[in-house]
Amino acid sequence: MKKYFLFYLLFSAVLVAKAENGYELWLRYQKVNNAPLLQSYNSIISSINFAGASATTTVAKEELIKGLKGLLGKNIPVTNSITANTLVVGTPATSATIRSLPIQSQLKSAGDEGFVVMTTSTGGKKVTTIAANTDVGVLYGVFHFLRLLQTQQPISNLSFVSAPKIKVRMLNHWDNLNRHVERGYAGSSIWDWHRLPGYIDQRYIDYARANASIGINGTVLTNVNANAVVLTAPYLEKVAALANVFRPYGIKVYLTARFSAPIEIGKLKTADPHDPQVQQWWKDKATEIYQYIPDFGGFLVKANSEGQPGPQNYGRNHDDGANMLADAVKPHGGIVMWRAFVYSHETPEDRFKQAYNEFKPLDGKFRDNVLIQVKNGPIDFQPREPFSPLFGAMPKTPLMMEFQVTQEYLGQATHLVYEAPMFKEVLDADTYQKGKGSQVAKVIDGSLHNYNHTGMAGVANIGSDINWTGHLFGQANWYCMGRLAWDHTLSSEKMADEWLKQTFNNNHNFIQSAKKMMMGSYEAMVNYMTPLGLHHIMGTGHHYGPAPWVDNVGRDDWNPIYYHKADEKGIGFDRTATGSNALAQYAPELQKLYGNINTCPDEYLLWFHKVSWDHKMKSGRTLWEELVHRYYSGVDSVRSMQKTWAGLKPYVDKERYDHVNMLLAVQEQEAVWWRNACLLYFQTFSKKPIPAKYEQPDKTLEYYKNLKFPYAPGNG
Ligand code: GCV
Repeated sequence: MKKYFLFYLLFSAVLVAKAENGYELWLRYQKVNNAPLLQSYNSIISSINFAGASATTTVAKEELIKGLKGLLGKNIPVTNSITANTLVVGTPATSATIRSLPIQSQLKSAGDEGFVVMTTSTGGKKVTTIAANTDVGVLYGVFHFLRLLQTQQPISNLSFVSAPKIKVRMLNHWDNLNRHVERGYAGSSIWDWHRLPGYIDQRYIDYARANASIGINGTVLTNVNANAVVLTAPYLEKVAALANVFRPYGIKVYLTARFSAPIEIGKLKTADPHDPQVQQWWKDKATEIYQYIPDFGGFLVKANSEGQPGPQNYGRNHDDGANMLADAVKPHGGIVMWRAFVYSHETPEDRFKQAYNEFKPLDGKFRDNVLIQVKNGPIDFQPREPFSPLFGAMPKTPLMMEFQVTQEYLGQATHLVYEAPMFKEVLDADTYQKGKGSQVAKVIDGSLHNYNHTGMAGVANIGSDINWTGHLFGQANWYCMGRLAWDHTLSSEKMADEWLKQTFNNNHNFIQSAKKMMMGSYEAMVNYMTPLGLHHIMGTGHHYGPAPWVDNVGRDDWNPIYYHKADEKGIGFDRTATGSNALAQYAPELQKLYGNINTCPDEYLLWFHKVSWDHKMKSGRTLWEELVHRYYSGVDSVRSMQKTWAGLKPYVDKERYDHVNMLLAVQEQEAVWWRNACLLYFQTFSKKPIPAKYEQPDKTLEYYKNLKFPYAPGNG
């Protein structure tokens, strides 16, 4: 009996996938479960010849050894010699072999951070090389090579050169010093300020590994709603400890600069950027910071926005403030990222237009180490926004992209929403600034205007939850943001494919179905939240759930009714010449396309037009029918996602299966909530029925209006 029991235990252990909690992200390095491929890998990699001894080389080497051990299931010997099938790794500076290999022209195109992964030969021996011009390039090459194995690609005839298209590839953490994460839905901040600098959490190292694996090379540690205390000596010591951890991984640390810091921690009477004492204070502060962190990246600043202090408090402008800080960090090689997310309390102007109105006239007035960081859309990370018109308006000033990875308006960490299609939609949008083919991607990668600096930032969705991002699939958004900053031409499908294979497994059926589910998830969310160009109709403050009825918030443009403008006649914001004329901020080609109600894409319709309920849509339905149709199809899509995931149970360990399964059930309930609440509310204006063929709302509008969430997470 005992014998059978032991046998049973052994047998079940083989059948059941190892339970996982998601902590290892996409760096799991599981043994390749395809025997012929494993055999081929083993024959191609018989030893490692790894040149170099820097801190970066050391972590790259450790990662390669660890990765290969996991993937191939055995230790690969590290040797000084080169035999057939050696993996030769290094730079021309560290390795005579790399200098002698026929890869020199490829190395040239790899630039400072790129890498070459090639099958080649030396002294008649076939070898594979991971080569770069710098140690950090080697590190990126190592991660690329490991990804090939993790995703089970052939490696017998490699010829791959890669260089990042964007220079500053960074995460922005909206993390407060008390560890509350503004718009964070994955627990508290991973920065344990209290125990720093003495205690180095293993998470910091794993965070750096994960970022380096996708090419991220910068991190802003603190919230843009800034606290000057981080610029004081005790905190700079803590920041330096983090910078020391990140440095080998090619990651620079940046901080948010509170504009009033000279008053708050410097005891000055003013923070006026024209005041010589203030200017000197920032210069001294920069010098002090660089003493702690010699490779400090620079400052990110939110000024004169949502109550944050800024140069306008002193009658100055954004360029005065940005240039003062730029002058302070310039001697040390730092940059300033000045945010364009501004909208004024006093101006009754359409909020859509305000960033453009404030920044366009300043084009060309910034120092050469300033980038203007622009959110993808003109309002605020809504489920779907047209691209910010600023991207087509500042040829003389480097503009960098700010995406929001954390799902503030996208179901927070309970909804499975793969964001790559949304990011791509913006990057691929044509500004027409220099005629057709002037895509946003070409603006931010500098190729359209020859910017000297380029950047892309993602507001992080990372917290202290065991799986980092709250929802396991939130990891895919972190992943694709980094991959896109490296190469914005990657397709959403390709990144989903890579992420799924590394995070779960390479099973064909699993990958096909899971990828399809991910690819449809963005449109599904838009449909059940804000179809047809609706925007900013979420709950006040916490931004959780629908609340299109809200009309009592202090300022007009914080009220949903300001944005949807629903009444008996119709719904939508007229931004054509008969309305706010925000459309005039776009190129004539787009004005024409979006300005005509019949050619404006359905996706943006209510962004630009007030449309009557009976308007005939491209589908042949009336606007009201189309709205109903979209809301219902959004919910239907979530139900399909649930079915898909249920079918994937045999391919996923129980822990992660259950995690996603439960969250999909929550998502379904919340999608129904969005649909019912919005349609019941808009129905009070349209006075039209939800056709009987649809399941009818089972709660009243009053019920939805009365829901309160005083403790919803992430509130500012
Ligand atoms: C950090 C939105 C968010 C705020 C955020 C702000 C910003 O308004 O709700 O929490 O503040 O954007 O990007 O500065």
